[in-house]
Amino acid sequence: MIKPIIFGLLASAAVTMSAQSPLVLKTEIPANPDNEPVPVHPVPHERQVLWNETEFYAFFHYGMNTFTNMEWGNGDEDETRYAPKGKPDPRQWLEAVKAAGMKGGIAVVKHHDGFCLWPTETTDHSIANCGNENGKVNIPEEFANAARDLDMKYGFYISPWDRNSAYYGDGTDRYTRDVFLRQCAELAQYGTDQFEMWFDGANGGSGYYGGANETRNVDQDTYYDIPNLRDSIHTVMPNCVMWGVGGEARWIGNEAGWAGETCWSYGSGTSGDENAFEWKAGESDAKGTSAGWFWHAGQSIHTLDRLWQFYMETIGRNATLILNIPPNNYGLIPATDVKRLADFGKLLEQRLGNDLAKTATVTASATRTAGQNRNYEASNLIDGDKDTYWATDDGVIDSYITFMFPETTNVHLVSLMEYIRKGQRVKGFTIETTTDGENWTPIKYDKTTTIGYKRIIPLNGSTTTYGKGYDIKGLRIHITDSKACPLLHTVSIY
Ligand code: FUL
Repeated sequence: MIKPIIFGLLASAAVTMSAQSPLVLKTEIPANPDNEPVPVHPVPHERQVLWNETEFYAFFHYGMNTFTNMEWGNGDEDETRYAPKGKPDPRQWLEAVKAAGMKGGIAVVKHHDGFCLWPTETTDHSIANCGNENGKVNIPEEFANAARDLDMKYGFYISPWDRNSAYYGDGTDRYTRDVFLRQCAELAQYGTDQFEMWFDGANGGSGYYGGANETRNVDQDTYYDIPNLRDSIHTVMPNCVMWGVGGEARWIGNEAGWAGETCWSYGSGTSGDENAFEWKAGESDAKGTSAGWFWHAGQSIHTLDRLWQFYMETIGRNATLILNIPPNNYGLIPATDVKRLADFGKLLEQRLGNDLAKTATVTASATRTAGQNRNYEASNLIDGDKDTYWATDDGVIDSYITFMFPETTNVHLVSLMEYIRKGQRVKGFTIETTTDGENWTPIKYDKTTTIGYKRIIPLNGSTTTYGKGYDIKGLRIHITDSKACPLLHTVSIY
């Protein structure tokens, strides 16, 4: 079991070590028997690659607000108001979103009101003092166990801003040290295999603060002791990405479920910045229902068309999608939402479940010279192995990848994935199709700039209308601009 104190101790060890090791510049050129391309920086850490692969996961906003009909509780809510009408069942939440094709979920276990959904030692404002027996369910513990059981990824949202705590923003480090960092450590006791910790940016303002009822503001950059938190989290949870405060993945810049058509995995906002130097891929947080982040009576889940649009405008544009599906006052995902989620899963399966590229013959106009144990053939694009990739020789950018079908085939979408371990490179490409095998016509959509981890191009240019598709004999991708030789590991056609 991890003792909460570990977070503080680990941080001081890290400081001592770095003071003893002077910076040494490497001058040797490493051997390269496989003729692998050099990386284009910035490159992601391995945990960021694994995080990206989660692609589509749920947000579960549930807690005191579910029972007070609030979005931002003040922090003075009596603990007994948390009284679920049924036994909250995190496994039911995860099963519902798994049916929609999601690979994981983040449970809000403390929102800005400070009420903790586990029996914490840091405050009395928790389920330990809730209003009924149902409320005693330890949400993070059950959530983590269910995720492991269902083979899904999981993580927690722990609001750094705490409108209940008397210590928050009181001019000392007591809140950060004795409340916030300890809460993060307590949560690590439910599993060190968390894939993401969600640290919200909402930060300071009016609140209860132990009865002071005043406005308190903090400096987000220094108040939460992020270097300590980051080191400590990575020591006990090496694959956990710190979202938001913590800076390993970025907010996509809106809560409306869309990313820029050009989208770099570094920089900020909807499009990122081609010249930024720190890997920070985009995550898009969107409400899956018509009301707020928390459940409110009378709300409804979005239509399948709207959910498809979210998917195409986020996952299809090099961002991940964290879609909020709020449990109700019984601690369950309502039946209508469960049904809609299952239908969405079927729709995704129908539209993205059968990769037609695997039926095609694929060739490239240029292929990188093979090394001893690695080749860069175009066939790597359809071998189902994300660790093999197609590449060109250094300096060769203008290139074509061509897919020819054995017979005329109806297609709607093309999905492209760069081998991001060596950096995001492609800056421009076009897609052309042929109906006779000789004459090529560009598709209608021309905002084909970046690719990144994944880009899905609708051949009709529309993220809202799926359409009838196109009957074609072949399809080719023309890479027109790239930071260095392009590397793609998978191209799929649907
Ligand atoms: C925001 C919060 O203030 C909202 O209540 C919600 O949790 C959302 C996901 O992040 O910043």
